Amino acid sequence: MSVDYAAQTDTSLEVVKLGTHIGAQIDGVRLGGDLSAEAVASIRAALNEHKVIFFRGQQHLTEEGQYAFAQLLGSPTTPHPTVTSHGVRSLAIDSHTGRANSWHTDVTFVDRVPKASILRAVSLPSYGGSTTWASTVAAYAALPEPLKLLAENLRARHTNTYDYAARHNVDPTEDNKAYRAEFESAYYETEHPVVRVHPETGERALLLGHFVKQFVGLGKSESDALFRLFQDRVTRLEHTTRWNWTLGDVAIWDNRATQHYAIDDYDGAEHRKLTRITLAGDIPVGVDGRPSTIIAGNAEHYSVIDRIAA
Ligand SMILES: O=C(O)CCC(=O)C(=O)O
Ligand SMILES: [Fe+2]
Repeated sequence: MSVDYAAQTDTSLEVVKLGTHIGAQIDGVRLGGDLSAEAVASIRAALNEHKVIFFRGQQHLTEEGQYAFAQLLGSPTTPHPTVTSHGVRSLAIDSHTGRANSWHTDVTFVDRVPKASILRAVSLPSYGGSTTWASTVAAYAALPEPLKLLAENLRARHTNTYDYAARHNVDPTEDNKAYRAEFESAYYETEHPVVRVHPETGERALLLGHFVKQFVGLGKSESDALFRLFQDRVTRLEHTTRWNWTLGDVAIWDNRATQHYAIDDYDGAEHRKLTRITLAGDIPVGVDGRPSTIIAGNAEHYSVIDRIAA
């Protein structure tokens, strides 16, 4: 969709910053498909600046409303490259099938990494179940010069068959196994630069997370050690913000500038469900101008390539 950069912002929206590097709560707006161009421009600007933004009190939103709102911010993808959502247009983030308690950027195993995700709380446990986001821009910016140079010269292979068991200490349920099988039903692998240049802000961001299999040209053990080093930079608490959900909340994150982690600290018997819509993004480009390349899999059915910023 085309973008009206000239649109004035809506001054009735109140943006309350939550931390130096990441996070803002936005008040004074009722999300939906009928937002003014000014309100949409304000939301875009806030997302670029704060990386993840939160809206309380959006109980009126249905899945249709969430989708209509998403269309104002970009081109919604299909729910997922491999997980079929049985006719609905959003991806169910459902505690019955899995818990995303591992740091990641969404869908980095394809070339056209989505630019943003919009998540709406539908059912929540009585305690726990918050989500944490980290700024991969702040992580890059805080690197000492030699590590910046190292990261800028690295590329990494991302796949949808990452080592899930190594990062989880509990035995999977039958539902977990079925979800996992669907998740891996087609193989995807993409090579991305470890530092990508954000197409809108020009900021440099680390592009890593749990879909990374290995750095190109390195052996497995050295690759793992370097991955740990850079991931630890991303997840430094100073680079993060944490959101305690209430029903009707909506979070939107810039998937080109963040990683996130859903905290699994609620009882197994409790149901937690959110619905997610991702927006099409472009092909990441490294500091040297080299784009990401497909190693395996075709993601055309999942998403268009959104070459137009925002
Ligand atoms: O469960 C959550 O809070 C987030 C899950 C997740 O990784 C996602 O929605 O992309
Ligand atoms: Fe995610």
